[in-house]
Amino acid sequence: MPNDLEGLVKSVKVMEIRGARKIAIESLKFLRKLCKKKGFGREFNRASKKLEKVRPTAVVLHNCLEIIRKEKKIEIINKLLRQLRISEKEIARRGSRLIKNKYVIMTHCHSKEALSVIKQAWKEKKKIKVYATETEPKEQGIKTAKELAKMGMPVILIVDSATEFFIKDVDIVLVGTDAIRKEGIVNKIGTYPLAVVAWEHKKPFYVAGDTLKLDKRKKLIIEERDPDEVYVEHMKTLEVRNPAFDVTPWKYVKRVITEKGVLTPGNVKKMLK
Ligand code: RUB
Repeated sequence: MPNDLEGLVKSVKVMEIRGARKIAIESLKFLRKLCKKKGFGREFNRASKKLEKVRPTAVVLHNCLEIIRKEKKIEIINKLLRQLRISEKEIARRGSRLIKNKYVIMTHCHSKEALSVIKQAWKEKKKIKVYATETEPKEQGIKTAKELAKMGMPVILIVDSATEFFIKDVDIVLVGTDAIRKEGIVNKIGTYPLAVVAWEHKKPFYVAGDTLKLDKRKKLIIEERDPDEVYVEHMKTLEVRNPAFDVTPWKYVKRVITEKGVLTPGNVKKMLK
């Protein structure tokens, strides 16, 4: 992991470090080192603001920073890192109970929290199978597919537009999240269409997400990334847009698997108030 701020920012920007949870963990570790040397003054402010801006949709780092800004103690950073470690295990444990033997799961993108549930079910010797979408434009779903296949799990990699083709074989759709908001679940672009496909075929759509991802910020920020990720040949007459996330409305969500319990959309909306 990079030791300096510029290096860390760059790694997040080019997505060597990615996934909302991992970004928060690596940023907190960096800030802990910085604050041990320089305290919680100007340099902390500068670094934390800069880190927060790199992936503005992912709320978990923002939420952690708000707590640290109030308390200004190394122990708080340690506590948050501990919390993130423990909650991933708790999400895995609670989520795995929803996965029955021989279940077929469809997932999108690469989410540590969603994967922790799938991996836990596999560790419990459930004979599951996974459909992973490749997740354009950066194909993070291939990372998911490879990671699970390495464990010996049967995995089928499909293109994003093939979800409807395969959904009939699926028992449960499970994704992660960048932010849990009053409008719905913010996650990698393509999550919303997947939820609609699941809804049309009466398949339950689950989200795995830490309660540190509850997003009470007024404004919904959808990061738009470099058009080069989509198409590199520049033409004056061609506009390329590349929004990184979409918002799946609550109507499509069956439950949110958090470290505190498997919550209904109604429960979550109450927590957001
Ligand atoms: C990542 C993505 C993940 C969430 C949750 O998209 O949408 O589902 O970040 O991940 P990108 P985690 O990498 O393009 O930002 O469960 O690991 O926090």
